[in-house]
Formats: sequence, structure tokens, C-alpha cells
Amino acid sequence: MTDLVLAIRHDWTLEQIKALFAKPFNDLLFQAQTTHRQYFNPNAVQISSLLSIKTGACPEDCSYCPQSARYDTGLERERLMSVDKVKQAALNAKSNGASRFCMGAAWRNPTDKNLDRVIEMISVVKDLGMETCVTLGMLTRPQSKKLKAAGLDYYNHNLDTSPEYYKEIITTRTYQDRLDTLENVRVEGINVCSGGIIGMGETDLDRAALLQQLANLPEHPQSVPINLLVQVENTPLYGTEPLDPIEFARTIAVARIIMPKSTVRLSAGRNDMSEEMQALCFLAGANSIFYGDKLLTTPNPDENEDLALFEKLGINASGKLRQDSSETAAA
Ligand code: SAM
Ligand code: DTB
Ligand code: SF4
Repeated sequence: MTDLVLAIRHDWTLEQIKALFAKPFNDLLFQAQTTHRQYFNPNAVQISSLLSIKTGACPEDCSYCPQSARYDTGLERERLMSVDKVKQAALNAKSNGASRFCMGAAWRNPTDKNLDRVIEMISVVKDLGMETCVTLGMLTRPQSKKLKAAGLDYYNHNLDTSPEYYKEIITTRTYQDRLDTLENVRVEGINVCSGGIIGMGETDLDRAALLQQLANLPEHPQSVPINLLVQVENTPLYGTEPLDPIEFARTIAVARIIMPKSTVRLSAGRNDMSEEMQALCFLAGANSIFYGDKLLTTPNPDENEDLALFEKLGINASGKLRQDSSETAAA
């Protein structure tokens, strides 16, 4: 092992993470790319497609979110989608090349009745040979057990920001509620997808503290989405000073270094990023994206644009993702 190689650790101090952020950019990117190559194929990116299965009218007050009932964002509310419609969307995503299908619902938490409908959706999507991910809000241990039994591959639940900044962003559920959900999912053996949103007006220290929380969980989340705030008119965070793109790339690089075996997703916000910026994020160790022209409710780059970028960069979206197993990006 060279001195650049970091072991899997769960005892990161804030000082150590701040020191990574403070490195000269070239040194940081070199360390991130070196770490990345230890565990991953440097030219492979995993692609997931998103579908909003229940849209808007959410009782929570997340100040970034267009789906909260508290903000008049003009979003059309939709009831829980039919299983047939979900199947059509998943088939479409599969034919466009996505390997994982992620279904999101604007709920504080699912009722048991709703969970049964989602379980039917999971089963239909699995039958198409795709990996499944759902994000439904807070989850109890028995609900996690049911999802595991249904064969769910990933549960997405973000910490969103640092424990300190959190209360400025959401008041209707606590940071501890989020940690509890992650624990319920982890102990039932479902892969955890958890990350955050940056560009919400947080400080450098908040970004470091968010990554510290994620890296010091009992297991690193298998997937770490780093979202750049998508600013939606009439949400409280609309008009926030945009984040410096170099700071965004630094956040990806530090996530890659301190969670070396996790897939790091260059998540929401790509519609506002240049090709150069996205290329920099892949160099910093991002190896997953949301693919398809819509996230949950906001635009994402068109598939053709992403395929053209992959072509330019020599990125393979269906090749072997990891160095140490036969797992493919399209597994
Ligand atoms: N309602 C569930 C919950 O919040 O747990 C699941 C769906 S929610 C839309 C999933 C995640 O999307 C949020 O935790 C947040 O991190 C992300 N998100 C929502 N609005 C966003 C925005 N405007 N920009 C970036 N990420 C956003
Ligand atoms: C995640 O970290 N980002 C995705 C997914 N998990 C569910 C959601 C992004 C949502 C962006 C705003 C919207 O489209 O509504
Ligand atoms: Fe609701 Fe999730 Fe949006 Fe928060 S992020 S308002 S919980 S849909």
C-alpha cells in the first residue's frame, strides 16, 4: 500500500476531513482518483433512472423541495401510480440502458397499505431484471423487513446536510429520525443509499460535517448521492447564492476518499453543470448518475446528451464497475 491509500475507516474526525478539503486541488483530485482506482474501474459509471410514483402534497417542510405542500411551486399533485404505469416506465428506462430503477414518493413515511402497493412495484421491476431502489421517507424496522423480503436492493434516505445546519432546512423531522431510518434499513440487510444536498447556503464546515456523518455510520452507505441543490421557484431556498463548482468537485473528491468502496453518485443538479464540470466530478471519483430527462419533478439532461458525453470521455455505462468482483454496472 502506498501512503496515498486509505483504509476503510469509521472514525474520521472533523479536523481530518477539513484537512482533505483544504488540500491543493490537484493533490486532492490525485488522491481521490488514486483511491478510486483501488476499488473501481475508472472508466465505468453506473446509471439509475428515477420515477416519482407519488408526487407533491407532502406534509414535510424541507425547504429545498418542490413537493412540499407548504410551498406553491405549481406542481401538479398525483396519487400513487398504478403498477402498470410503473412497469411501462421501468421498461422504457431499461431499453434506454438504465441498470437500476429508483422509485420516489412524496411521503413523510409510507402507510402499511401504501407499502404493499410499492412491494408490488418492486416485484414487477425486479422481474424485468433491473435493480430496485425506493425512497419513501421514514421507515420502521418491520417495514424494512417487508421490503427486504420483497427483494428490494437499495433504500434511499438522505441525511441532507450537517446536524448543525439541518434545523435551518427542515423542522418537521429530526436528524435522529433520519439516522434511525438508516439503521432500520441497514440491520435488515438492504443496501443503504444516503447522501445529501449541497449548495443550500451551508458553510464549508457543514459540508465536512455531512461527509463525516456518512463515513462514520456503522457501515458506509453502499451508495452516496451528492446532490447539487436544484433551485425551484417559491421554495424557501430559491435564490440561494450558487455554490462554486470547484467546491462541489472537492466535496465529491472527499466523499470518494473517505468512503472508498461506496458508489458516489453525481446526483441532482447536472442540468446546471457544464460537460467540463461533470468530467471533473468523474475524475474526482463520482461513478454513478441519474439517467433520463427527468429527476423526480425537475429536469435532468437528455439521454442523448449523456451518451455523447460518455462517448467523449470513453466512459462505459455497462462495463464492470468494481475492480474486485465480476459485478457489472448493469448487474
Ligand atoms: N419524501 C421522501 C424523503 O424525503 O425521504 C423521499 C423523496 S425526497 C424527494 C428524496 C430526496 O431528494 C431528498 O431527501 C433530497 O435529498 C432530494 N431532493 C429533493 N428536492 C431536491 C432539490 N430541489 N435539489 C436537490 N435534491 C433534492
Ligand atoms: C437523491 O439523492 N436525489 C434524488 C433521489 N435521491 C430520490 C432526488 C432528486 C430530486 C431533485 C428534485 C426533483 O426532481 O424533484
Ligand atoms: Fe416531502 Fe421528501 Fe420533499 Fe421533504 S424531500 S418535502 S419529505 S417529498
